[in-house]
Amino acid sequence: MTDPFAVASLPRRAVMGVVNVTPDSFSDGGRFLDTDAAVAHGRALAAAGAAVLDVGGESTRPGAEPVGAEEERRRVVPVVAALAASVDVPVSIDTSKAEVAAAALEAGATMVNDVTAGTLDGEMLAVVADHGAGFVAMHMRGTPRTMQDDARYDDVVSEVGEFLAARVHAAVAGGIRIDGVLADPGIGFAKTAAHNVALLRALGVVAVRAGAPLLVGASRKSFLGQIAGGAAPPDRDDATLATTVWAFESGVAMVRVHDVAASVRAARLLDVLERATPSGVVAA
Ligand code: PMM
Repeated sequence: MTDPFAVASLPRRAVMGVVNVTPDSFSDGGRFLDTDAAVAHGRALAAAGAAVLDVGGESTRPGAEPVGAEEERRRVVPVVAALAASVDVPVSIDTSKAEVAAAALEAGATMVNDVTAGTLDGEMLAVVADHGAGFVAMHMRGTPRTMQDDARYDDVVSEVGEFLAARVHAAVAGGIRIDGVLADPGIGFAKTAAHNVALLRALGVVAVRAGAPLLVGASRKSFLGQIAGGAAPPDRDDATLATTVWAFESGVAMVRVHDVAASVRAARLLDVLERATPSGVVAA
């Protein structure tokens, strides 16, 4: 068993850095497909203050084609192993396949980020439990190839909250440590821009319904371009930073971003403002 993972051991406002080892992710596909480039990127994100590194080998952008388990494992395991051996923050594996999760956990990951919340692969929850690993249960519908056809809700906040509550319950019933579970509303997954906005404005409600601390991943997503401008994904980092501050002020435990340094600086400022006395003095 790898080291157990507990949310409480993270900073109160934690930043998860994205390490995509894929040719086709929407904002950085192809940049870090090479193992050495991905490892160097992960180390740079840790140096910039990431509290967790999230390594993924399959793009989940809308319309993306699925990747086989063997290819996904080939992409991520060397990166997870090298990062786990050289950074002092937890490494998370972004996968929906139990087989890939198991290989990454054996290689030193201590957390599994599953965009299907353990619904795609019936073995997933047991693999996470057996390793004492942390677990991110994210809401989506269908598969990345088809999900935007399923973006229909009567009440997106209630429906996402109920789904997350059921998945958090399933994770804990399956033996995953309750203090290692995060819930994620799945911004951009089977959601229109209006659904994303509705969820962001109600993050406190979603957290209460889910019964677990929240992780939010809005980084560079297309609704930000629609609302705030920024045609190319890297041009959406300023709008992403606004979502980081909004999420932390709404009580979210962790944000998942590409531009780690900016979100870490924002988190530090929020920590100082929160701790300052009326005369502006901040206790060490
Ligand atoms: N978004 C992406 C991939 N994995 N995982 C979680 N938990 N939450 C997200 O919002 C999320 C995710 C897609 O973004 P990317 O292609 O830039 O990694």
